[in-house]
Amino acid sequence: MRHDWTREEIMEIYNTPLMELLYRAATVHREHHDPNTVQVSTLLSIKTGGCPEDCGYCPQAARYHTDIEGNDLMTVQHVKAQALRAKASGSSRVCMGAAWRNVKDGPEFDQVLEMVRTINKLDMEVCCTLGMVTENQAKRLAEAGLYAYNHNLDTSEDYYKDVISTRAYQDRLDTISNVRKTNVTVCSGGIIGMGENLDDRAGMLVALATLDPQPESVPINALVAVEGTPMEDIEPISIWEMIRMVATTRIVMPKTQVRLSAGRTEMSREGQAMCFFAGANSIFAGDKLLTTPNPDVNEDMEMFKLLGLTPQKAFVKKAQPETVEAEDSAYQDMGEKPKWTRPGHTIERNQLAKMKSKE
Ligand code: SAM
Ligand code: DTB
Ligand code: SF4
Repeated sequence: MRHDWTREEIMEIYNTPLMELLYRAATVHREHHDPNTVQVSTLLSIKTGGCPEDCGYCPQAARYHTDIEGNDLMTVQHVKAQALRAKASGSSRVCMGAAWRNVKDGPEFDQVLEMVRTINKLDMEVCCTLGMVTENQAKRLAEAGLYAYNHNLDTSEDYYKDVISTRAYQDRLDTISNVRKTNVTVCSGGIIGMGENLDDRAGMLVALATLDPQPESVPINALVAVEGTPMEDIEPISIWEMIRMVATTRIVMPKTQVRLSAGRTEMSREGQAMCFFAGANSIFAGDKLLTTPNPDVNEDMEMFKLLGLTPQKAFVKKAQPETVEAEDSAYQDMGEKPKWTRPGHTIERNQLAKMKSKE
């Protein structure tokens, strides 16, 4: 396993003639995975909208005028019902997303821990994406039975400064490192089509591939340009860019689950099939991502049938974590007030979108 990939090498792979690139990626894929199995994950937005961050792509940032319906934290019962429904439709993993900058100790985090315990007991892989976490918080999530933590680097360190001003790249890396201190697996990837150049895509892949160990899963999202966000007018990327990005990710991170994430509603079945051939082996299923549309699960299952793909069972790559009940926890609420960075530089398009919302 190589951990010393350079931008130049990655850009060269990305630009390889397509047939050569596909052949190489598919070969690496077969050496490490069953090419006919795809993991099916279900996203659940447990706390929607009202986020204090200024992520330029995100419809859930409170400062932009988007048309989403915000919600308070879901109840554990609601989450359990949704997880059971997802399991019945072939999903082996539930990823719970919260529109938070970072986790804060207190009753809401305790409620999320109870959600983790509940889903783990359903024999499904539980994943959370809750923003930045401290080491103690990561340990409490691990004890509850969390299988994976999603925290995307999203783009290169350089381009990150043009996308978000309310936190720094290093906060993301520190959170990943906090998760790594536990036995929770790391899920980290990014978005393409935000106006970044190839150098930035390669920069993100270098940042991910040089982590040791590499993330167990890497979601590749195509930007969903949502009205009211600073990126509302960005033209969609072509399917060829997605295929090249997936193939390159597969080559530099041979063992990871590469997830074909946001943007599938704009992709044909043929396009998605090429992504699976290029090494994508995971999708989000269900007609909604967090706030934006996703293909219907029945349509996805039809596509699976057509392509001869089968959904991956839970805990194929790693044993199921044990759940420790709240009263037996070795790690208590520390009431931490972590000092995550707030760079606060000006990003013009973010400012413009914020002003528009005032109008
Ligand atoms: N608030 C937490 C955080 O930012 O880490 C967790 C939820 S956040 C919505 C999770 C990820 O969703 C982001 O890192 C980003 O990669 C992805 N995402 C958000 N909006 C998106 C969009 N419009 N298009 C594609 N991906 C998006
Ligand atoms: C990831 O990389 N993509 C998912 C999940 N991790 C949390 C989120 C996609 C969100 C797309 C925009 C929305 O639906 O709000
Ligand atoms: Fe908030 Fe996460 Fe959206 Fe950024 S990506 S605005 S942190 S929900």
